[in-house]
Amino acid sequence: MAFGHRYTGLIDRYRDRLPVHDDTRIISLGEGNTPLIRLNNIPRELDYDVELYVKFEGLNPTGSFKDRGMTMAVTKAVEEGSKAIICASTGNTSAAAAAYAARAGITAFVVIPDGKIAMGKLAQAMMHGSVVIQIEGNFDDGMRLVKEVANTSPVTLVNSVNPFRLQGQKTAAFEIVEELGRAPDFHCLPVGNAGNITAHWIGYSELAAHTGEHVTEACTFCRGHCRYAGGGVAGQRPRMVGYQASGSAPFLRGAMVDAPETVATAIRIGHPQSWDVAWKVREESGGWFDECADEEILAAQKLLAEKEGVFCEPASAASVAGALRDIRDRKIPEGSSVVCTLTGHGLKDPDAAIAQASREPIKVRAELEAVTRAIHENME
Ligand code: AN7
Repeated sequence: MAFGHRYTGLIDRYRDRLPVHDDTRIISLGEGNTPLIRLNNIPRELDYDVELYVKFEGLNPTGSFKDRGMTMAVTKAVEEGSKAIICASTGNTSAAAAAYAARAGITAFVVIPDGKIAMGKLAQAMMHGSVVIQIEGNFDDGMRLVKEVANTSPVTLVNSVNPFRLQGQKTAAFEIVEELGRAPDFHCLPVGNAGNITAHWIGYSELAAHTGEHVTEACTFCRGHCRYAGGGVAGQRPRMVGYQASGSAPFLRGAMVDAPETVATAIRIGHPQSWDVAWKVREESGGWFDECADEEILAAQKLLAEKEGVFCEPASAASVAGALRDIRDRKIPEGSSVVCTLTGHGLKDPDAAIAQASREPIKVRAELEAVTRAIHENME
């Protein structure tokens, strides 16, 4: 890379494929450009060959993929003259909304379920100076309320029903194809509202439509300007696979779930906002939905942390829990390339991590002999 090049976030990077004008004031914290990490140790223990990657979205500025959508949503809200944004959230959307509102100098109102939000996320919303409204209800109740409020008060709704959110989030698919040189065979994600799986499908589909001979002057998407003009990237798209927590799995039940429960509070969502379109993604991509028990999700979270050095939050681990099961069951065939999105950082939810840690800290006196003994007793 040339000296003096500063990464300034995904809107600048993908400006030619996002709905912004040349003179739009960009509200960015340098989001995107997250690492695609090839797993080594976990696949070695499987008895057949897969290329398994995790896209670590927990390394975004506020620790989750929500920053990709929020840079777009807040940029557009400011462009339209809005002075306040509002969202309902299981935690990560509120953390991102709070941070980007702070950056823009506007107010964020965040509506969260009382008690059922991970500590790190609450800390973020409070620290960034947003107005935190805790409701005696779950995310779905909050969603219903903020939609009504946004209709009657001068606040911009920045949940994923705001179309700019998915536009920002689609850029994760661009990054993956750029790095791999092609789309993966399978892309696995945790599913709550199903906004992210939909956004990825939009991204992959836009790229696939922009390969080889397809690009013409008539193309309304890039007008022939994008870096994919002329081809070079295979026009293929992955099968999209969405995993839900068993206690909040409306896509598995085929109907809304009224009292969702799961340890993965980020996806404790019973009434997904992108319901119809997510079914279309499954159908068009030839993918599927499946569910993971809380124990499976936590086991995958720990496996990633202990075997690969990657610490994601519980909800994120649903993608790996499900993918590993589908690999073992041969639903994902040998030789496939598989990308799992790790949507949020493990530090978001320290309580969940400590509750399932393999070993307690060893308490000893502050003396050489005691520390030496602790080391010798625990040498592997
Ligand atoms: C870590 O923050 O809905 O299927 O309000 O935080 O696009 O909803 C979070 C969702 C997966 C599900 N992983 O994504 C919110 C919120 C993590 C998340 C999801 C969320 P979607």
